[in-house]
This record gives sequence, C-alpha cells and structure tokens, in this order.
Amino acid sequence: MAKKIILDCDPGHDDAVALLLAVGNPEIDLLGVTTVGGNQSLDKVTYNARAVLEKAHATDVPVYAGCDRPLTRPQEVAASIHGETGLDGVELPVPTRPLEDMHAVNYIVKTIMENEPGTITLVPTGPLTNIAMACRMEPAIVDRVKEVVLMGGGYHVGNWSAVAEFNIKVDPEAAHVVFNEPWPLTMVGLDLTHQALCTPEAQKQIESVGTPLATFVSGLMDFFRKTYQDNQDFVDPPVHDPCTVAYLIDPTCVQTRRCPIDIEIHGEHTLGMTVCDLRGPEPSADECHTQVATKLDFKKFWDLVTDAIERIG
Ligand code: PIR
Ligand code: CA
Repeated sequence: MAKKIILDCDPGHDDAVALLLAVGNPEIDLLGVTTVGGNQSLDKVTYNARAVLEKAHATDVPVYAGCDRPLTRPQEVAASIHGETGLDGVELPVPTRPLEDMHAVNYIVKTIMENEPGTITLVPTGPLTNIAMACRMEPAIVDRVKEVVLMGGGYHVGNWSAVAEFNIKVDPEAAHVVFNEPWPLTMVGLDLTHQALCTPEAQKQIESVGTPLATFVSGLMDFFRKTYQDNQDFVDPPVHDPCTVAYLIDPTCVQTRRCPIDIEIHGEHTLGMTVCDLRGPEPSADECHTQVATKLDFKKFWDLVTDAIERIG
C-alpha cells in the first residue's frame, strides 16, 4: 500500500523536486499539498506549487494555502537563494486547477481526523507554522498521525546562522510546538541534506531522461547552483527537501539515529537551533519519539529522483 502523505511546502527549488518525487513515485500517495510562507511570500509559493504540479501533469492533486507568516515573528524570506519569484530561473506553466478554498490548517486537521488513525504521514519542507497551528486547533491529530518526516534543522551545522537552519530559524516557536508533540518525528536536517548535492553527474543523469520536465528540473538546478555558489560557498547545490520523500519511499536511502531534540527559542546567538542530545547509547523508540537523519545513500537518492521524473513523462 502506498504511503498517504500531505506535503507542506514553500516552493522553492528543492521543494519543487520534492513535489515531483512525491508525484512520480508509486510508493507515495500524495493526498494534498499545503503551502506556507517561507522561501517567498505565501502567494508566490502557492502559485509555484500549483505550477509545478501542472508541469508534472498532476492536476488531480489539490493545493491549499496556509499561514502567510510565522506565529510571532516578522516574515523573513530566502530571496537570495530562490529569487524574487521563489522559483527563479525557469518558465512556469500557468496552473489550470484552481486553488482550493479551504485553509491549509483546516485541510490538515480534516484529513487526519477523517482517515484511519496511523495512516497519514506529514511531510513539512518549509517553516512549521501550519503544522503547529494544526496541533493547537485539534490536539487529537497528534495521536492519529503515522509520523512526521520534516526537512529542517541540523545537529552540527546551520545555514541561516552558524547553528540554525532556515525552516526552523524563521519560525522557531512553531518548530518548538511541533518537536515537542509526542508523535514519531524524523528530522531530516542539513547534516543529511548537504550530502544530497546536485553534482554535474547527477544533473546529467536527470537530463538524460530527455523530457521537457527533465529540462525544467535541470533549469532549476542551474539557478540553485548559482545562488549556492554566490551565497553559501558551495560548488554544487544541496537538494534538501526531496530527502524526506526519499526516506519514506526507501528507508535504506537514509540512515537515522534516535535522540532527544529541542528547539532554542530564547538564545541570542542560537535562536532556532535544533539541540540534539547525542550523548550515551541510542535510546529506543519507546524512550524517545524523535530521530535525526545521518547518512544518505547518494546513488539511491538520485536514482529515485530520476526515476520519478521518467515516470511522470
Ligand atoms: C532556505 C532554503 C534553502 C537554502 C537556504 N539557504 C535557505 C529552503 C529549502 O527549501 C529547504 O526547505 C530549507 N529551506 C533548507 O534550509
Ligand atoms: Ca523548502
């Protein structure tokens, strides 16, 4: 049985690849896409999500717009990485499927409450504002969700400060809510995603699919490479967000380590840090509901992405 997921995202070049992997892999049943202000304004990322689904011929997937700003802080976008549109560097098709009327938080709550307990997986790849709001609106969702597999944080590095990652740093209060609910949670952080580099070889493998969609993804990667070279001192760009979906498709693609995690919401230099307690022996799942992703199988990852693009056609 395919895994039922809700992808909560802020596309974003790497969010776009996560969408394509979710659409194109038969192990994933993408029930709906929800959007959150993050890499760019809510309006821009919502349009981008719809346009990417259009490009992937996935007009059966509904899109719901969510929160347009963090819980308590002013919005901070990542234009230096994703450009003014949030998806600079490619031409987007005009979406034919209208945006859904329902708010993303209502959709998340409704979907979890209407499906069998233990069947819905949440996959957040942007700030955690919508997920935190859903927890507060209907606390009963926490026991019913199968698991949360999110891109954010890191146990050794940051990208929006020395120790904080963007998705967590821009809405640390929301992250604090989400990490402290007792549901099974996997943090796919920078330690893992910085291994998912779009090397020239990986990009050529995608291009070899030879479809307009493959050319589109390559165009996204060209822009992402340039901004990562100019702003983050990388040679090849790390394609963060699809690592979450790859883990759900094939758990052997991503190694994990169980450990307690908490979010710093008071620190002057450490705001938004995901504090991971990696001391001592690894706790059991009964003792600890959180784990961090540690090691990526690079080849399996890019093969999954390539295969999804190929299947979409
Ligand atoms: C933000 C992102 C990526 C790179 C930078 N420097 C800033 C976005 C990606 O979409 C991903 O979800 C996460 N936030 C990585 O920090
Ligand atoms: Ca993202």
